[in-house]
Amino acid sequence: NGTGGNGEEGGDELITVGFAQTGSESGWRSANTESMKEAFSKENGFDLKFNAADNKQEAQIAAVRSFINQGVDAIVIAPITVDGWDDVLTEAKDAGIPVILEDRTVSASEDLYASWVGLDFEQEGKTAGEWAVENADGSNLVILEGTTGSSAALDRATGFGAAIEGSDITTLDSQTGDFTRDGGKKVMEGFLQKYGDDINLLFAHNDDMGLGALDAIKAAGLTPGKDITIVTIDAVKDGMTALANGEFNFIVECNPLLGEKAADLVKAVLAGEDVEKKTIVPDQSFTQEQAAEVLDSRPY
Ligand code: GZL
Repeated sequence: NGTGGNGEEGGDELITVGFAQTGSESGWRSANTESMKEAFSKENGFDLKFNAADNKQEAQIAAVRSFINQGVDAIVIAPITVDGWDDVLTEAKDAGIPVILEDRTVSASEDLYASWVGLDFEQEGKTAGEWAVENADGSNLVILEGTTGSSAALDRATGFGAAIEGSDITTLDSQTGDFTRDGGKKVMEGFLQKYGDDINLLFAHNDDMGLGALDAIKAAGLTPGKDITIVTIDAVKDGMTALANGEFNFIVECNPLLGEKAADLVKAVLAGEDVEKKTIVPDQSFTQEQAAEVLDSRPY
């Protein structure tokens, strides 16, 4: 398949990799795409075929099928949702093309992919929930969920829910904003129409939905960061700016710079080396003061 895998002939063959990205739904996604394209460069020995699936599962599966038909040496996927992968991953396995997952993961059995490099989404949700209990107990909470069925949204909800269990935080509502600014704005408008200023705590599964919600909160005459305490996940530049200027109150980082690890995994797998099935990249978290300190030095 492809140009002979890890370039054993002549040593200067490029490794052909098909990368099926979720889409371009958020600032996090742009940073992740940039990291992947940088790592899978010709200088690093790769011929990268890139597809962004516009956040649609069926388009992403079609992209993977097309990579199989092109006979690429390896496939990398940032799977939009956990389910629906068994068939196409089996086709890749039958074609002898190894699959590496980056960022989100899948519910399919582990023998259908070589390795996953990603984040501990449940811990991200737990860290956010623990901060909320510590600093906003007794609040009326609304939640902007990430893409329905994505491992990021599922696991963040699990972690956050466990952390606020037994606290005096009341969850008024929880709905998906699909990880986009527009989704966050629209759903927050709905929440404000329904609950008005009863809402005093917002947990958004990513910065972008939180940033969209800011518009709705201000349009309702409320002050974000004061009338409504806001906790988000990602720590991309625009989110950290909102945190530093007091519109957000706490952000849990989700590191998008996974390109180098994914490229190392592809090379190791094609060289027949044993690799870890799971590699978790560490995250950190930021208060308003910490964001102000690090804002200018953040790489994304
Ligand atoms: C998390 C990633 C999520 C980000 C969102 O690793 O899958 O998808 O939190 C992005 O910003 O849309």
